[in-house]
Amino acid sequence: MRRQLVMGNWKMNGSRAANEQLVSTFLSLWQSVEGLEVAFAPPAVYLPQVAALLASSKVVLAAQDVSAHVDAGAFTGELSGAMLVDIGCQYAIVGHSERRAYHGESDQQVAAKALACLAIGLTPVICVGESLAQRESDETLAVIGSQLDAVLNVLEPAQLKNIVIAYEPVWAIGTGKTASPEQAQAVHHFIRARLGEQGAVVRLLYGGSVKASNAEELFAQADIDGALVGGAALHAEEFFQICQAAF
Ligand code: G2H
Repeated sequence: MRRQLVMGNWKMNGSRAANEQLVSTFLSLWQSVEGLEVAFAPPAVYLPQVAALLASSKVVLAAQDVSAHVDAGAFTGELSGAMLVDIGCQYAIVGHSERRAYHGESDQQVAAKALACLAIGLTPVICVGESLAQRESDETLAVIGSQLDAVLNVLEPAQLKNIVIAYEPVWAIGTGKTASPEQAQAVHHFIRARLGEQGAVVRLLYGGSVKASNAEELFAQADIDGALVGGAALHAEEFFQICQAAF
């Protein structure tokens, strides 16, 4: 049985005051439930603050990125997985399409980051997704397949149970357009099959304009095990409603 996961990716948003308001409002609404894990991924500079705000709750902490370098050293601006674990993170998002697009991250770098997470006990949330042009030219499954294969080629089969995959069609990110439940399910089904025997235990999140109004129909799909939520995660009440739709 796969436990659902709803993760709020705050991206480059927040301030000490706004974070406190968001977390305290959410926690005043949220009662943790067995079948659902909730996570917040604030900007790295706010991870210690949010860790403290979450200390008495069961909501867990995630980083938005991680270095591919495992050992400490001369890597200016990088944050190692060990540092993220040290301040309380359980997850790190890797290969988000914004990192791929604006920071030139390749499939190989994404795979290296996933490996770095696993080396230190962080769970990587590995993002894959196709552009609009790729979808329109019927390349969706080929693109997702090669993004996935880059990761699967470097992991041991036994490590797959320790990863999460997020399918985020680039054309649906922050655009208000969401993949229909059927479109999302078709890609999730493809991903699960590609994972082979371990596919049954790997959690597959959907991301891309998830809102309170569409969460329930997405979560109703057989192969969707939760969501990576951006814009709607910045609003405590709406994020709460999305979490409620997940169980
Ligand atoms: C996709 C998602 C969160 P949004 O990037 O990762 O953002 O919900 O704003 O589309």
